[in-house]
Amino acid sequence: MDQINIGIVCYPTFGGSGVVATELGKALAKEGHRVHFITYSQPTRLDFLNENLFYHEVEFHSYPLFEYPPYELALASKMVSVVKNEKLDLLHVHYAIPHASAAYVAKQILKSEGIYIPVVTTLHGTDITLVGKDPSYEPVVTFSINQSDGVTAVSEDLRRETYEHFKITVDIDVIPNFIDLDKFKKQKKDHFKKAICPNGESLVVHTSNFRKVKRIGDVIQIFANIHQAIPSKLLMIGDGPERAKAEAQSRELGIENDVRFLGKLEAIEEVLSVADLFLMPSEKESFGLAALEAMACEVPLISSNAGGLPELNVQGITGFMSEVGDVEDMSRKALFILDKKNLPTFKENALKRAREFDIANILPLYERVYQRVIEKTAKTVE
Ligand code: GMT
Repeated sequence: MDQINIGIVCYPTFGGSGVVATELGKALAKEGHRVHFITYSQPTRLDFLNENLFYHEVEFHSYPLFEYPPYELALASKMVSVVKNEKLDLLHVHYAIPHASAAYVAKQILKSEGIYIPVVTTLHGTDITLVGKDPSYEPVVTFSINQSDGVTAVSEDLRRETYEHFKITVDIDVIPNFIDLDKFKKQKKDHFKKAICPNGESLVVHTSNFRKVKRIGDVIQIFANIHQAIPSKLLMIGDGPERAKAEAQSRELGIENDVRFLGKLEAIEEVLSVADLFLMPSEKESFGLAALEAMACEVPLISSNAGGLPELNVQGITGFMSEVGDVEDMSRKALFILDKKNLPTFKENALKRAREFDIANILPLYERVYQRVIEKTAKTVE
């Protein structure tokens, strides 16, 4: 498509939606599009220099009257100024709350000045399945999705849930999460594996933001069952509210010496490249980007069958899925994968499946949506 000037709004943190938004922006910039990130701090994965990448910080100030500074208004004002100053063709907002409603406000302000900017909203997961459904947000979420010029969801399941729980009157395109396979190409760090697993133990990994929805307690219990059967180690990457509980649980189960909490890591691919198994027993998971990253490093998956996970994890091929909370079944299946006879085939299959989600296959899907909404907006204005 022709090169465009696009504004990307996202959470700049380690969360999946921010990672997808940032990696998408980087890939678009490599294709020659000009990409302007509009966020409250530099996105974590914006670690790459390119003449087509720009960053605009949303500044919001406190005032004695405000118990809660109105971030959404500061964001909408920033969008207005970036669209005008940088002559943007399109705004793409990731995670509906509050980005889609802030974009709606910005769009209306710009319209009053004769500037028509199309807005694409990408739904990522908990903005629909958890937070968005909450009655305190639902009317605004429904309205701002319906006011978007293009809407995408990261899995068929998320699309289905959105139609089921909200009165949606627009079409939703499904565009799955993606991976930059060049970056995740296996670079075996054997010295690291030897340091963690000096006696050839199996290496199990979990990464997340350690929120309730990730069922961190199940991760620890599954590992405890594996550990009882075979020599093994668990690496817990990330941080969040459930971490302290998980550390206490490891101590109670007497496995604390074989469970390491590494906190937030940027070069996650280095750890994944030496792992044997990834655990994702989530309560809800619209896609499971962390699992795709593991698969791109040839790591098979034990997951729940929640949300969009069946669209990624192929039962018995790239790993196994069980009902949410069925830790016994997950433990049995984990031991089957870790069996030396089975592991090489699962590893090979995981990588093969991850290749289907390479950025090269997914980027054109976003470009198609951009082109469609830009053309539609131009026709409306004529
Ligand atoms: O809720 C999270 O785990 C973080 C969240 C986010 O938006 O930052 O992740 C969601 O978006 C990811 C990227 O699209 C998906 O891969 C995750 O599955 C999804 N998380 C959930 O649905 C729980």
